[in-house]
Amino acid sequence: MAKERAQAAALPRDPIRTGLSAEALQRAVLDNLAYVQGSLPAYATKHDWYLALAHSVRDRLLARWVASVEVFARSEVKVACYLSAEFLIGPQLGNNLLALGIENEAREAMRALGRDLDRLLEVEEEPGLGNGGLGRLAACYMDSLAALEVPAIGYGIRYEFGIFDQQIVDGWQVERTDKWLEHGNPWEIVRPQVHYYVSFGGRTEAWIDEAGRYRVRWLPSGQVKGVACDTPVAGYRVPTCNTLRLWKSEAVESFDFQDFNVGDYYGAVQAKVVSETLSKVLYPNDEPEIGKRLRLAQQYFFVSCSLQDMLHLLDLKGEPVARFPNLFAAQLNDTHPAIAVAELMRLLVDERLLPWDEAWDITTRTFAYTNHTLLPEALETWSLELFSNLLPRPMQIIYEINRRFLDEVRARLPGDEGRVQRMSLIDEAGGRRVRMANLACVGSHAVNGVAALHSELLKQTVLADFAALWPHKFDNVTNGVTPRRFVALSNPDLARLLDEAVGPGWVTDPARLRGLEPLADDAAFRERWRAVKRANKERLAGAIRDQAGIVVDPAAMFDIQVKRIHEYKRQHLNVLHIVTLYQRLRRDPDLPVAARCFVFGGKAAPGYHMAKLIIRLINGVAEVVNSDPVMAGRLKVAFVPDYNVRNAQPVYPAADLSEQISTAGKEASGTGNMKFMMNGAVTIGTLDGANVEIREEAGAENFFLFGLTAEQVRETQAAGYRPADVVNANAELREALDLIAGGRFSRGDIGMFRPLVENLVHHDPFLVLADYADYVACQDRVSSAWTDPERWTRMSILNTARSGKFSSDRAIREYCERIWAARAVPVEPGK
Ligand code: NBG
Repeated sequence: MAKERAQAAALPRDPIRTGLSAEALQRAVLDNLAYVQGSLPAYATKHDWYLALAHSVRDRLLARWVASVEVFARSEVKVACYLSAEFLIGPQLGNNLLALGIENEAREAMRALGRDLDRLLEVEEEPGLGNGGLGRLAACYMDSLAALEVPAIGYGIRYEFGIFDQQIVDGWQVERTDKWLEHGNPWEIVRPQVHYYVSFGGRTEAWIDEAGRYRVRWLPSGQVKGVACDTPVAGYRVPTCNTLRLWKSEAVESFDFQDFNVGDYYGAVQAKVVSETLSKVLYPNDEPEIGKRLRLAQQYFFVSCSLQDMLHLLDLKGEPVARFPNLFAAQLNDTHPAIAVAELMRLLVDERLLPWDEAWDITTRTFAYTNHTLLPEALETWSLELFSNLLPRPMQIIYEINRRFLDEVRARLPGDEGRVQRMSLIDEAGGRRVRMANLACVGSHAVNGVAALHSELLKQTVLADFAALWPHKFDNVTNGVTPRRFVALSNPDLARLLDEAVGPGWVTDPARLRGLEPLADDAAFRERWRAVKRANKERLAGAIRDQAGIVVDPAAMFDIQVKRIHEYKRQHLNVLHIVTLYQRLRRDPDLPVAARCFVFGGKAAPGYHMAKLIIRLINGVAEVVNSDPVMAGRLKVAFVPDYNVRNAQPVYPAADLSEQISTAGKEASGTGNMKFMMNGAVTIGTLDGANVEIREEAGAENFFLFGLTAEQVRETQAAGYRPADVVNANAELREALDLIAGGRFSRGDIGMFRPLVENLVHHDPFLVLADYADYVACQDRVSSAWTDPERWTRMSILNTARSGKFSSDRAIREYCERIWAARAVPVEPGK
């Protein structure tokens, strides 16, 4: 039996499909060009060559992939299932070459075919299946799970249109649909045979079955089919290859047929269109949620498919349902998949006929929940009416979970109806709503925040009642990012220097970067470090020239803020500093100001007007500063359009200064901050999110700290903060605001930025003005540090040296040990 299985696992080992030499790759590319692309070298387009190479790389992953699935299918392993509405995986070709360790071979093979690998890498469309940090975190975690050889499946949605492409027109953001699938996707294997049905609408009916059991059946008004689209996730230099399984929605035949029979052809096609709409487009909001029916339908759709798939895999193993939590750990990436708690209960109670208590025990042992935000407006709730119309059976189950849960609360903490109301899964105030974070807490055995400060604040604020009831459930897992993509792939020159300095092991064991510490005092090493940074800055300068049409000087300090545009992230605080420097230089052109190039990047949610206005302001300031002869050689401002994973990769390696300036208490963790640190940028930041831990690791002397603490923010607001008083007391600030309001950066249009300035002066919900003076003073310290290159380089080296904690491998180990009870299961391909 074992032998049969082993044979099943081994794919035919044709060197054309599996060989890792340059020669084998070259033959594979020609083979795929002919037999997959149907093309010949003489006629092949750049895109054909890209696809031929991508297929050749995918072939090499497939043997590992099949072997991994086999190992997981036959051994007693626990699979970590990461449920996430977003996976921002980025371009795949470069990363897969890196994982397989065949970058040089591929380059050589393509050169022999007269092609430049770098040009082909540029052809690849990026799957923009996420908004920002949350989706990218999911991708980094998939990378680490594979690198650590932990069996894992990422479950999500295969959006036909990912996050919009951003163009800048007259300084404004304009959104264009992201047609990432237009030329096909070589990394995906669609598996039509792996599909599940998901019900929507209709009503429920109670009945008593033959065995005398109380049962409920759901009579839906419609069903949608979810089809699995799999992408391999290769582990770095290990045979493990995990699966990212994204669901695509399709119409269910039987539903159309009824319409066909009555001759309603258009009605039948309409049903198809509606079904396919489900996985059509990613909602482009990152923090605040909007109560859109289609969004709830998307969430239920992917969660239901995923849980049905997990139960199916359990059946394939011949395991009883009681063992589900022993074989699967399911992580809820924010509340987007929180409906999984109700759906697993439905599947276990209605379909597997388990008694409620048994089903509940299985459910709570399976799920764990990660919270990613403290912003109260971002905590997801759904109107009860919408919820019960769309999902009548899950709604009933939520009522039953709630009834039992509130009984427990009343029993354990009697006489506190206020608490009962706050903890209820249903918000009864005003329009009644379902609270997804409460559902996630009740249905999970573990709840975590994403940085130490955030996890503490969670316990004190939004989840305080739950933390009081179940202190043992609460934990912190500080986020991490993958050093594969964000150092080894993005910063090859630095990677080579690190290999030489501390040995190549740093990629998977970044604690070894500590070995750089003594080298920070070595002048020759510092010189080499600067040379790497300089080359990276030249590359970014080239990209800025190509993409934004702005020429920047690589000798200037690269001061960079890239992330979603949001008021709490305070890009406008950064702008106020630029305007302040501009004013100082206008007044005194001989003022010694460190030459700086300010770089911004990030998308604004299409409906978030203030964020879009901030983009317009950045571009307005850029226009004025960049064309003023007094600023030449001193200040430059560039907004790089369409910030995404691909465009991010050259940014981190080129940064001198990393802007992490959110209002303390608002940024749950941040992950860009970690990518900058690994690449040797020094941070200017508030004590917010993971900045706190970055500063702890780097050492206070290698971090520029400013601003109110989370507690001071709370106190300032409680004391009746009046931003106008701050403005009146600070001439430089008043001047900067007057200049913006007066039309200097809007070609004389005094109306354009009025909403922004008035909001700051009269409300300033994110304390931009309260932190302004301290920020500017801190930036002055940054400038003076920059004038001493030896000191700056030392800080830069020490930041990289001490960035090991922020590898996603560390974070995944913590999830495995403390939350999932999952472990590594090495795979031997072909065995
Ligand atoms: C974001 C936080 C970031 C954090 C990422 C990943 C949401 C809801 N939250 O601070 O704003 O780094 O999640 O945890 O997108």
